[in-house]
Amino acid sequence: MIIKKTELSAVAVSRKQYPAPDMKEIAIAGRSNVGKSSLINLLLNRKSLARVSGTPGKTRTINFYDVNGEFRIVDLPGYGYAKVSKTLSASWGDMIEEYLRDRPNLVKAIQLVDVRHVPSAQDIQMYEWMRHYRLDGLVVATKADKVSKSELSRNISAIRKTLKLREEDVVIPVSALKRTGHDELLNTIESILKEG
Ligand SMILES: Nc1nc2c(ncn2[C@@H]2O[C@H](COP(=O)(O)OP(=O)(O)OP(=O)(O)O)[C@@H](O)[C@H]2O)c(=O)[nH]1
Ligand SMILES: [Mg+2]
Repeated sequence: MIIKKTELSAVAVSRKQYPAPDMKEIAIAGRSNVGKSSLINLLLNRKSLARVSGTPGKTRTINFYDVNGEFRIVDLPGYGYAKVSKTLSASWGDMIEEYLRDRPNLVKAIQLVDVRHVPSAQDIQMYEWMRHYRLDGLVVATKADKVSKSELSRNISAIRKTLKLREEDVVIPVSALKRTGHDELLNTIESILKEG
């Protein structure tokens, strides 16, 4: 797939702000600071289409990126940022679940987890939602440049176990810094769009 044209087409906190469901969508979920925005920039070959920051909790809205006028990548708000109040984090949960539940053109959700850590309780909860809505099956282990090869395979086994992945589920290690995993992820997305 060649990425020709990308644009931020909508920013939403509730369903009335979603764009028309006229293109397939693939959502990106994960805790705050896991690397969702960086992954989107890597995938879409744009330096700063999605805002990346050292301040966790940057993306507080659902951001819809149109790609080639053919499909959308959807950046979900990051969860699990400690400094956010309980009420606000509950509303984030509602925001994410409303989107997962009510979006007919959503064909897949990609769960991001930091390759250095065992998935958190919230990662497990997020992945359970994906499973419930039959959007699961693809996990990206981010920041792959931060671990050695042996740690990488050990940690991916731990991620598989914690999220209770099936054999056929896919975990792709990615580094937005070194561009590792870029082609594999893009090819996987391409086949999801063909099937879905
Ligand atoms: N070393 C390394 N750092 C990364 C990688 N991906 C992201 N980062 C860094 O991790 C931090 C968070 O990245 P973001 O892409 O903003 O994370 P996010 O998930 O969008 O965060 P929120 O918008 O807060 O939910 C930034 O400082 C990035 O530069 C990676 O593959 N390798
Ligand atoms: Mg972000």
